[in-house]
This record gives sequence, structure tokens and C-alpha cells, in this order.
Amino acid sequence: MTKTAMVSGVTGQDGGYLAKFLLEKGYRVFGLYRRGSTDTFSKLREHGILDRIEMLDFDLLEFSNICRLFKRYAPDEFYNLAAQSFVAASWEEPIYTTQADGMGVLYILEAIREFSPKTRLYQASTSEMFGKVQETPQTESTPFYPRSPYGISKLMAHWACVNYSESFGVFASSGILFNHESPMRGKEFVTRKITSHFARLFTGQTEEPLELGNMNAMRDWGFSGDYVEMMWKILQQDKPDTYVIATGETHTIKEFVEEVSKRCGFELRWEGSGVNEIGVNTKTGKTIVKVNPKFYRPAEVDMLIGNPEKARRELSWKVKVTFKELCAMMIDADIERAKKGTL
Ligand code: NAP
Ligand code: G4F
Repeated sequence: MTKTAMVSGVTGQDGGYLAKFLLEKGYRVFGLYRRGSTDTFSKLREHGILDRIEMLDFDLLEFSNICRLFKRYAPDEFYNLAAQSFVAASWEEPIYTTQADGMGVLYILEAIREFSPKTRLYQASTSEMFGKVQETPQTESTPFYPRSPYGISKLMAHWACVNYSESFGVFASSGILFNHESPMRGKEFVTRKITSHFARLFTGQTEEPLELGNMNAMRDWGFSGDYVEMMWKILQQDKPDTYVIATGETHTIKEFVEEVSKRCGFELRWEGSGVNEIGVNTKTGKTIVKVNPKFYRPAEVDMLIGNPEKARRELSWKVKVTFKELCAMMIDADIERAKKGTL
């Protein structure tokens, strides 16, 4: 029989890759989206899958809507990717972030418990829960120390999944995913902010420097297209569990800038330090990167690096796209878009 999967947050970066993956596996896919006044389906169109997904209204804050969805469709699998996912915004909208990313997951768990107890839930947990890291590299048993309202609310959701599995037998699993990027990444996140700006510098559409915050923060960056397969695998296990998905490598934001800059053929020289640090194009003498303290965060997560040993062992997880390949993939895609006028 055809399996059914619901994907919340289907209009986001991971939602598109996951929906495509599930369609290729033969699933009937319900895409859950929230109504807005502007078109949010562009990524699904770019993936070429919009007409193959059954789109349904969904909002993390609307319990009645969530209950109705489970009552009507009782999907085999539910992937909860919907979230206010931008860490920086979570200090400006801490209450909304907590309602959506924390309480929203409790609504889903309650609805499953009441109306669809056979549904398997994948919860999009995050390395932000490790925050001020208590151990390096981070594993499934590293103590949590979230550093933002986003991290705190995701941690609440994470423990709610563990608790509903233990208390009520709900099949609720979490992937503690480290940063993963792609050409479909939102432009507010640092990797895509860098590649979209460098694409405009490269094509001569701007001469303005790229303004960044803390360039010394370190992240374990992988490719979204690889990570969504792990979400699916996590739900195919015999029992609910938690898995770290990461590459096991970490790089600074500055290294990401350098890699992208190199791919564009720019030779970059760093001058100054702290808030006065700039990146100069050695050929033109122009400043192409500078620091703007506006992008610093009230509390920073300085360094993340995951140990995905458990996923390697139990899910056959392998890193397919390296850091260098990821940078190249993202800048190449943005240069193409810049040339076509679709950036
Ligand atoms: P994303 O591109 O920001 O997508 C978020 C999705 O959530 C969008 O479809 C958005 O809809 C939807 N959404 C936001 N608020 C909602 C609400 N109140 N009700 C219903 N839908 C709502 O995020 P992503 O990078 O694909 O990440 C997917 C999930 O993984 C998120 O939960 C994120 O927190 C988590 N995560 C991401 C990473 C990463 O590095 N990417 C790492 C660990 C965990 P609109 O299109 O309408 O805005
Ligand atoms: O790209 P970011 O905004 O991602 P962040 O905060 O690591 O969060 C992402 O990954 C999490 C997993 O660890 C997800 F749960 C979450 O949903 C999201 O997908 O920032 C990365 C780093 C930070 O240290 C930030 O301070 O880049 C630093 N940064 C420096 N300048 C900047 C900037 N970040 C942004 N967004 N913009 C800047 O100008």
C-alpha cells in the first residue's frame, strides 16, 4: 500500500528536498504550508514538484487545525520541519518563537496521541540545543546548554518527544541536525547571505561590501539534500530514538567567505581586527567584506562540531558533499541566478 507522509514547513529549505525525496520513494506527500500574502512556493517550483504534492493549510499555533489534519488523514509519517528557524530573530520574537517551536510540537504530539497513535513523528531538533558546548565534539549524550530563545524552545520540543515516547508509546524521533545548507537556503542565513552577495559582486551588480557579524564563529556545515535522507531513515528504525547528523568538520564564517571568494577568482586580504576588520580585494584595492556589529548576537554559539558515529553505525550515514563542494555548489547556483536576473 502507498505510504503517506506529511511534511510541515514544506516551503522551506529542507521541506523541498524532503518532499522530493519522499516522492521519489513512492510516498503520497501532503505538504503543509501557512497562508501568506506573498507566494512562498518558489522553492517547490524550482524543485519541479509543486504539482505532485497535495498542499494543505497548516499553522503551528492552531491546535484545532492540527487535530483535524491527524483525524482526517492519519498519515504514516509526519515530518515536523516547520519552525521560526532564524536564531537571530528569536531574540526579537521570543514568545512567538517559543509558541511555534516549543508549544507547536506539543500540539502535534497531543493530536497524534489522541487521533492518530500509529503516526511516526520526526522532529527537527538542532545543534543549537548544545549552544555553549559542554563537550567537543557533540554527541547524543552531550549535555544541552541552549543560548537563544530558539535553542530553548527547540529543547522543550525535543524533550517533549522523548517524554511522549516514554509515556504514551508515541513514535517520536529527533534528528539533532547540525547546520545544513544548499542553494535553497534562505538569504538571511550566513552562508547564503555570503554567496548571494558575492554573486552580485562577481557579476558586477554591486560594489557594496558584504556586511557580516561575528566571522570567528564556527559551524559544522553539511548539505541539506543529504540530511533529508537521514530524516527518513530515522523514521524507518524499529524504535523511536535520537541521532546526531553532522559532518564532523568545523569551519569559521571567515573560511566560508574565503572559499567563496576564491571560487569567484577574487584574492582576499584581511586587514584590521574585531569590528574594524575588513576584507580587501587585492586586485582592485576595494573593501568587499566588512564587519557591522548590528549582526552580532546577544549570546553567541561560538563553535559547533558533531560526532555522527551513531548515525554512521545505525543509519549508514556518510558525508557525500564536502565543505569545499558545498561552497562551490552555493556560489555557482547564485552566479547562475544573478546572470538570469532571478537572484
Ligand atoms: P526554513 O527554510 O526556515 O523553513 C521553515 C519552514 O517553516 C517554512 O516552510 C516556514 O513557512 C515554516 N513555518 C514557519 N513558521 C510556521 C508556522 N507558525 N506554522 C507553519 N509553518 C511555519 O528552515 P529549514 O532550514 O528548512 O529547517 C527545517 C527545520 O529544521 C526547522 O525546524 C529548523 O529549525 C530545523 N533545523 C534546521 C537546520 C539547518 O541548518 N537548516 C539545522 C537544525 C535544525 P514560510 O515559508 O511560510 O515561512
Ligand atoms: O547562518 P546562521 O544564521 O545560522 P545558525 O545561527 O547557526 O542557525 C542555523 O543552524 C542551526 C543549527 O545549528 C539551526 F537550528 C537554525 O535553524 C539555523 O538553520 O549563523 C551562523 C553563524 C552565527 O554564529 C552567526 O553569529 O554565523 C554568524 N554570523 C556572522 N555574521 C552571521 C552573520 N549570521 C547571519 N545570519 N548573518 C550575518 O551577517
